[in-house]
Amino acid sequence: MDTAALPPTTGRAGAPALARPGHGALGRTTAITYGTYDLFHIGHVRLFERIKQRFDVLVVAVSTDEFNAIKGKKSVMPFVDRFEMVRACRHVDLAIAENDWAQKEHDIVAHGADGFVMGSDWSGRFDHLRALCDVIYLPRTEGVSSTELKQCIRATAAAGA
Ligand code: C2G
Repeated sequence: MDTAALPPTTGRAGAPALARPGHGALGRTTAITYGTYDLFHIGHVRLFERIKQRFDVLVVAVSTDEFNAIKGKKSVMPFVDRFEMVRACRHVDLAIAENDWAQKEHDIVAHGADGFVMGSDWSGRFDHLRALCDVIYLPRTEGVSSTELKQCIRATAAAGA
């Protein structure tokens, strides 16, 4: 699978916009977000929680192992486990697979998303999607990441705990 080009950086981080009222069926608004969700942690849960404070429905696209290789990421947990854990989260209404960088436009249209939401480490990287829906970057939850968790586990194991 050839590596899809990373979406161009398109400048200023978008200011959080309010969800547009009632664009979906029965006036329900939908948001979509994307990620690896390795070692599913509180930072992921807080993001989903805050998205659902703004939108009625949350669709989460989970990166496949193959796409992670394209992103240059190697997750501890296989896709099937990461997918099932995200789907089990009460804030998540639908989980789908993320296979490549280029699927976002299709997913936004296919799911009638009113908002595309990511954590602030992605600020500005997806502003081009503003043509299709609101693009919102929410502050990351500080002090936790899959990488830090891996380091902590390694250190604990090395200490023989
Ligand atoms: N996140 C967060 N707070 C943290 C860690 C992560 O809010 N402490 C957010 C990230 O900003 C991202 C989401 O959780 O919006 C998922 O993060 P990762 O699993 O690291 O996903 P990533 O590798 O950023 O993949 O096409 C987009 C990519 O698939 C995003």
